[in-house]
Amino acid sequence: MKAKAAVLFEVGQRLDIREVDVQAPRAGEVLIRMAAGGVCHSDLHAMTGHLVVALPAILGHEGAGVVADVGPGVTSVKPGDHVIPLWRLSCGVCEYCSDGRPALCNAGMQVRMTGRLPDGTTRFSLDGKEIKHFAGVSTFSEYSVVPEGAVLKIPPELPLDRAALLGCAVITGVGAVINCARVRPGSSVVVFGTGGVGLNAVQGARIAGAEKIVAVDLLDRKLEFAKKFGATHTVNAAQGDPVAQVRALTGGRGVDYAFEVIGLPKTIRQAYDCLAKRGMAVVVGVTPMTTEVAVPVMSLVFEERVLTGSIYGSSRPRIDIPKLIDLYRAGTLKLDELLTRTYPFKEINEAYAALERGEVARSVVTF
Ligand code: CND
Ligand code: ZN
Repeated sequence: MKAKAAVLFEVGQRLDIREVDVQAPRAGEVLIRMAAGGVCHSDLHAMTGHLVVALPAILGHEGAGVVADVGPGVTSVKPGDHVIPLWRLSCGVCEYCSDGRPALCNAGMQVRMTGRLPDGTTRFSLDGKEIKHFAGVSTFSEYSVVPEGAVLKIPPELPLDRAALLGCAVITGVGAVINCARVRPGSSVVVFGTGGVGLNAVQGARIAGAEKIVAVDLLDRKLEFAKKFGATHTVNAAQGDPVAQVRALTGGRGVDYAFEVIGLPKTIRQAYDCLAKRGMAVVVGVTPMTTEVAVPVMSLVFEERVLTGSIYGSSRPRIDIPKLIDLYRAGTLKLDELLTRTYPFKEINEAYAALERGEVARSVVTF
């Protein structure tokens, strides 16, 4: 079948909407008719080359849609089901999957690095040449073939444009706070970068019962969003050293948890420098592959500080996404407020330009 899809042919280029060929799903695979695709900074990192991706590829890793067809042997979903594709495939049987760490699955990493499905082939092509699957899900396509292990059924009444956001921004941000850092009630938190993912770290901290939640960004517009998501204090890093300002807000002590949700060495170090003794800094932002960050070892030893990272919210999506849906239904998780703009698919490059200009909390393209 044919489908319109946003292809990245080379680093440095914008997305090119082309009519690609999509093969039928094979055994254990699911064909999804995409309804909405989320506009995440990680795709932009792929376009700029910060994130190394096998090309040409159909980008997009956040999305939601409806099952159009299933290959032989698929049992967990059927045509008509509403689903979220999970951008880190998990095999279910390896050491990491068995340990409740599906985001660290080697099979998922293999798909991510090669841009091919687990059998080593692709279901997309253009003029007979293979087009790669980004993160195994390629949500910027009208139709995408995804392994069953990366498809999660969701309730049909959930609006698909909001459901899409659960697949990356929400699970990554909330998960970093709840699964990775395990933020405790009454604690203090700083979040560097309050874009689509960072706002979810802010609301994750609110849901976890943090008492002080400081949002740091360069744009006042983003800080206003952050207040709606639960920030108790805001710091505009364009107006002076953010570390000094965060420390001042905690009476000089520093915070219990810091989240870096930008992907810059400078802000990773700033997040670390905001920590109190025994504090934990979690890097969520994606940097170029070879980036290194130095921290004073003395503070690791004498202050028992922790510096770590979180991929995919350190989550177990099949357990965590249904919980997030319950929190949305209860009015606790803000999804409607997160979706600040919707673009028709053909305007996808404009959606990325608006992300770069920092205009939106999160946007989606709809098909
Ligand atoms: P988005 O562009 O929406 O947000 C980034 C925010 O950072 C914006 O509000 C900027 O204004 C702000 N910012 C930029 N520079 C600074 C600075 N020096 N100081 C303070 N604030 C600044 O991006 P997003 O929320 O979609 O993604 C954020 C990062 O998270 C990005 O690197 C993305 O690739 C990464 C990510 C990681 C994971 C994961 O699993 N770890 C999953 N998805 C995305
Ligand atoms: Zn993402």
